[in-house]
Amino acid sequence: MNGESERYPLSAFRLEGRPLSCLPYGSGHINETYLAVTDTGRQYILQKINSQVFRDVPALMANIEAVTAHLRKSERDPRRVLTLVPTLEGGSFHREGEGYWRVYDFVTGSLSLDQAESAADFAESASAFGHFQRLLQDFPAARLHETIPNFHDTPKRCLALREAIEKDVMGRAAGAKEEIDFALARESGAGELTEALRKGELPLRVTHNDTKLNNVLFDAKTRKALCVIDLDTVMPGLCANDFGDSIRFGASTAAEDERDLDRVSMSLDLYRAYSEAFLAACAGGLSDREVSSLPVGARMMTYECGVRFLTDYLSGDTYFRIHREGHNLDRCRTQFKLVRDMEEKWSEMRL
Ligand code: ADP
Ligand code: GN1
Ligand code: MG
Repeated sequence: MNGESERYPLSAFRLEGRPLSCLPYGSGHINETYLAVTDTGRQYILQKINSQVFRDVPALMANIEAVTAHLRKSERDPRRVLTLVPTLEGGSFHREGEGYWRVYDFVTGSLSLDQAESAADFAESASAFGHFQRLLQDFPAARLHETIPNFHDTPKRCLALREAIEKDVMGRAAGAKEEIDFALARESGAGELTEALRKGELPLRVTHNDTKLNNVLFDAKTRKALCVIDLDTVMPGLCANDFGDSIRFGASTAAEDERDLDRVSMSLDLYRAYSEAFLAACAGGLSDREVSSLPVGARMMTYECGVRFLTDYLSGDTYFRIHREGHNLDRCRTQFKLVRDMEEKWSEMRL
């Protein structure tokens, strides 16, 4: 195999054929992902799970086993649910020192999108996430481990930002004054959804919590959504956050790390296409209060993600993988530009 077989523990898994190649794949910010191909032509996704981010990998993998088994009860087509490839011992992951690895069947003939190329693509992803949400409505939430505690607790994310500003370990705070001011000016509203949950106005559901467009696989030929992937953060959460994170990423007119902010806005056309398809796929399963919380989720997830990028920039880029100097600050700026745009378009976003 391309001279590096020892780097990748593919031989620990029950693959069909002998690995011929194993190359970096996709554009996720957290795990290391590779596409492996064997001499029989079979394709696999090999991932090194980020164990700095996910502190209890056995618990995370138990979640994924349980969730995929649950989804498989309702889906006959194997391309519609992620399939883990077992290790030689029959486990769902392989540990090598501090490294944790897993393998999925590659969903054949699929692609993922880093930006919506049309409203139809985006609506397809909405149907996939809405359907996913619906299929998990009867999943026993108590069986799920919380893989990242307080993941979408926006007020806590603000506190982490404050701490990063105070420590300023990289000496970057002075150069990010505008972004820091933007974040802190909105901190008092950061608890809108967490408060509604605490008061019982919004229900806790089993949600995906990382509903970026590139976490849905499309059929490369038909452009129909096939499969929701990246199940590491499936945990009890708010429907508004799943809706919101999709809008944050997919309704933007530019990439998450676009440097030219004039190109960044929230497309109301994409927003409407997503909302309509998402609500249709949830098939009346949401309360009126939940439906009206969806736009808040869009604003909140975008704000929260900007806060997280900014915190990571100030802390020395230890969480999100970066590919250039200032990458996390660029990402933060697109998010805050989108928040501002949503604030301006607020009356048109209401559902
Ligand atoms: P991360 O947590 O780092 O975002 P993902 O699980 O989302 O990792 O995987 C990264 C990318 O790899 C996805 O966006 C997708 O393009 C591709 N991918 C992941 N799993 C599969 C799969 N089973 N079949 C095909 N492509 C996949
Ligand atoms: C990360 O893993 P990936 O790239 O799909 C992050 C999300 C952020 C997103 C921003 C576990 O998603 O929460 O919204 O980057 N995932 C985790 O692009 O932190
Ligand atoms: Mg991903």
